[in-house]
Amino acid sequence: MTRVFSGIKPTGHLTLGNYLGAMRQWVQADQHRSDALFCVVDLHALTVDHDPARVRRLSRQAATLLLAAGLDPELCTLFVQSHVDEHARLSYLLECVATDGEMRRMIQYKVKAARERERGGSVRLSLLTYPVLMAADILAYGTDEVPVGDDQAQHVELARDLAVRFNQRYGHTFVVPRATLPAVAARVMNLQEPGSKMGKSDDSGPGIVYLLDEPDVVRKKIMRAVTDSGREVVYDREGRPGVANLLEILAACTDGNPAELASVHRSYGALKAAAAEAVVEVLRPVRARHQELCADPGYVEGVLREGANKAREMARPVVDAAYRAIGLLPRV
Ligand code: AQP
Repeated sequence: MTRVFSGIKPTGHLTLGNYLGAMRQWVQADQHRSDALFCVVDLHALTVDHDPARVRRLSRQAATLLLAAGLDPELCTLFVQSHVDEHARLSYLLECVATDGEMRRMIQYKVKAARERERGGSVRLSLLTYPVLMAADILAYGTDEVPVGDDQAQHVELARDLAVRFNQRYGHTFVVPRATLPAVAARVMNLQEPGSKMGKSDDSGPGIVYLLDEPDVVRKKIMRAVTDSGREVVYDREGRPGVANLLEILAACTDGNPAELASVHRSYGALKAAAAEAVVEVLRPVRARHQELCADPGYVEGVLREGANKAREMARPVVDAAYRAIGLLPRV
């Protein structure tokens, strides 16, 4: 059976981008058709300036939202990255096959390092090495497929490269994974800055739809989305990024096609109203289920405990094999 692994970082409140770009595929497809693991990758949240209490709170919230969105612990394994030591153990070995040049070429590193410097902070070494830890997350489970949004495709490519290089140098140890991207909304853009990705740790609140936003807040944000001075609704990602973003959001929420939807909604106002209602409807059950789950924190904790136990059992033999292959003495 195909092994699927993917994760989500507790660096902010989860967004519509996270949902349409990744979570929806996990819930609707991956957990049904594969042996799937999903992870709150909390170690990755420590790569930028962070508040410990907030990371803890957001980790719990992310796990709760994943369940609220429809991940079913009977069908998949849900756990928290720091509860399974194998990720950090493997990451060090992969640092011994990765190069600093490779790390410095990562787009997300360049963007986030620049942002940290702009804010007057220093750049943590872990921000540079974060894609190696992500490669360890993936490779520790013999993963075949990694369902991600477009912004993570480069990191999955690195995981592939490291797997191939390790296997060539030290003998076959890792399955070589590949990224799988959604057909539409692989990169949901910020509603106020359609040239930038909708990111959960961005400062631009009005341009970001959060999964827990009230329906009226969602409507307001989408109705105020930046479009352009034209009037005609056309699907053109390059020329009309704001309109294209709304068409993709609407298409993803209604299982439609952005180009076809462009001929249905004749004005920007009509398109925005349709997109707003579609998003409200998609998020309604998620918010309701989230509220129910918040009333039962013991259930969520139990799922995460069970998930970590299962994940540990799966990762340990792979990581032990890597330790032997690279030349370390087996534990006695
Ligand atoms: N805007 C987006 N459109 C489509 N997919 C997206 N994803 C994130 N933003 C969008 C996908 O969501 C999954 C989890 O993302 P992550 O937690 O690994 O964080 P990220 O990719 O670094 O993006 P974020 O959410 O914007 O976080 P910050 O602001 O901390 O960088 C991934 O599959 C991602 O592709």
